[in-house]
Amino acid sequence: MALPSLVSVLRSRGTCLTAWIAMPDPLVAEGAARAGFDCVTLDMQHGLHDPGSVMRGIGAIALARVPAIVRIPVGDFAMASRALDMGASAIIAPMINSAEDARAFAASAKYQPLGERSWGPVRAMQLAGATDGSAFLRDTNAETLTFAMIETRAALAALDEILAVPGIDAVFIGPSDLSIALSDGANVDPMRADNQEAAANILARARKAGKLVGIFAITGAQAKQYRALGYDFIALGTDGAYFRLGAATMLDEARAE
Ligand code: 3PY
Ligand code: MG
Repeated sequence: MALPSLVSVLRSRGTCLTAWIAMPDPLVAEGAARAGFDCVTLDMQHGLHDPGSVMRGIGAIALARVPAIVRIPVGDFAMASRALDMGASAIIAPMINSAEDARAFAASAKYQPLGERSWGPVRAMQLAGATDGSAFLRDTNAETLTFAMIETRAALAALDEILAVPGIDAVFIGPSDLSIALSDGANVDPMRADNQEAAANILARARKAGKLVGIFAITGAQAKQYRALGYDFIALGTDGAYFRLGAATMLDEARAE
């Protein structure tokens, strides 16, 4: 049975809640995949993942039959191609600040005619149970999603041009960095009113351009708000928080008088 892609999960469920995994052991990624998330994201920007742990993590996530997504390091578009070759279903690229950044990202993630991705998806085809290269080539541009992160003033200024780049399927709002940018470095507060207004503006403009929209939520309550606002793809917390909150809940229970 073929692995579900993020596109197919979005089509069937409307919204996807993704786990966000910084710890590089594949057992952590697999544990998140089996815990009920719609998909699992491996973070190479701020998380501890490297290409080896991404390769092993994607295989472990596949055991639970959910899509794997990779956030690449800033500007490392070669890694976008590699992560897709390893079987990632979508790529999140941080700090996309111009149409030029967006074009470089799309070029690395999409085959011709949308981009310049080089052929070699051996592991991706193996995980997908695919044997016909031409069929895989035909379907892959539509089945693998590119999320351009919008999290700076420059990105806000260039948003419409970024949205117009062929091969960019979606934007993903980084509300922490955006809040730092909008306060000129004064604080980091994703839920600040001006930041939420900016996020709503990005959501509306991306919708108008016919693109999918994602955002990062630190708590379940924030994710619920974002679901109500109609975001397609919501990252919920991090593996560190799942561990900490689970342990705190169990310890509180155990120590209750
Ligand atoms: C941000 O909020 O800046 C992010 O990059 C979320 O991961
Ligand atoms: Mg960020």
